[in-house]
Formats: sequence, C-alpha cells, structure tokens
Amino acid sequence: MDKLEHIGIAVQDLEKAGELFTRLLVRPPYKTEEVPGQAVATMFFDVGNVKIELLQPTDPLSPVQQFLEKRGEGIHHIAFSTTDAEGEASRLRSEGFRLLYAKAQPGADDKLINFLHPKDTHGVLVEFCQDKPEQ
Ligand code: CMX
Repeated sequence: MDKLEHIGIAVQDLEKAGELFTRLLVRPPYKTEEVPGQAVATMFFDVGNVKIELLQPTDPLSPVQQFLEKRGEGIHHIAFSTTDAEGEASRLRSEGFRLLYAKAQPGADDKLINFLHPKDTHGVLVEFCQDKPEQ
C-alpha cells in the first residue's frame, strides 16, 4: 500500500454533489466517468496528492445503491495505491483478509481495483488500486 490514493463518497445525485464539491474545493472535477462493471457514475477532484471520488449508483443492484439505502450518503471507501495489485492480494490473503475479487477488476480513472471486506477492517471498505498497464 503505497499511499492514500482517493476517498470515495456515495451520493444520490452526482451533478448536485459535483456542484457542491466544486464550490467547496474551489476547482472543477478533472474527470467524470461511468464504470459499468461497478454500476456507478463517478466524478473525481484532485486535492493535492489525494483525490475525492463521488459515486452515484447507475443500477438498483449497484453496491453503492445498497450502501445508500442502508447507510445514506457519506464516505463509502478509502483507496490505497499499489504498483502490484496481485502481489498485494497474495500478501493480504496470507494475512487472513477476505478479498472481494479473485483478481483485480477494471475500475474508474484507469485503475485495476480490489477490495477488502469491511467486516475485516473495522467497518471501513478498503480498496487497493493499481494503474492499468499501458496497452
Ligand atoms: N463501508 C462499510 N461497511 C459496509 C459498506 C461500506 N462501503 N458496504 C456494506 N457494508 C457493511 C454493511 O452495512 C453490513 O454491515 P452490517 O451487517 O453490520 O449491517 C455488511 O457490510 C454487509 O456485508 P455483506 O452482507 O457481506 O455485503 P453487502 O451485500 O452489504 O456488500 C460489499 C458489501 C462491501 C461486499 C459490497 O458493497 C461490495 O462488493 N463492494 C465492492 C464494490 C464496490 O463497492 N464498488 C463501488 C465502488 C467502485 C469504485 O470505486 O469505482
């Protein structure tokens, strides 16, 4: 886990939340992107060395929709960057953590992503992400 890469925040309305964060942070988002595999629409703000990712569900079965129904809007996950997602996955498995995916999946912002179950990490959904290798 090299550094805190981003903080994910679940929101009901990406456009409205985006306007608020634009005023809050005094800068526009640098990217908006749909990630069909995760059933989310995302918007990213660069805040120094860490990013804020706003997440709106695009499907009733989206994990973010389930989160909103159960817990309401708020911090959904924290994500650490790594240069070796599969190596990190092996290390974490051997430490007894439950990984949500057998192999890192395509995520937003040109990343491969995997997660640890929040029940193993004191109620915090932890993501680790690696830059997608150049094609
Ligand atoms: N943070 C903390 N706790 C969470 C959570 C979250 N984001 N999401 C669910 N939980 C809690 C639930 O509240 C529940 O706790 P209680 O039993 O105390 O009520 C528990 O975890 C549920 O665990 P579960 O039944 O095993 O799983 P769920 O069906 O609720 O799914 C999770 C939870 C994490 C496995 C699912 O949301 C998931 O697969 N997430 C990974 C994918 C994802 O979140 N994608 C969206 C982001 C993509 C991106 O960043 O681009």
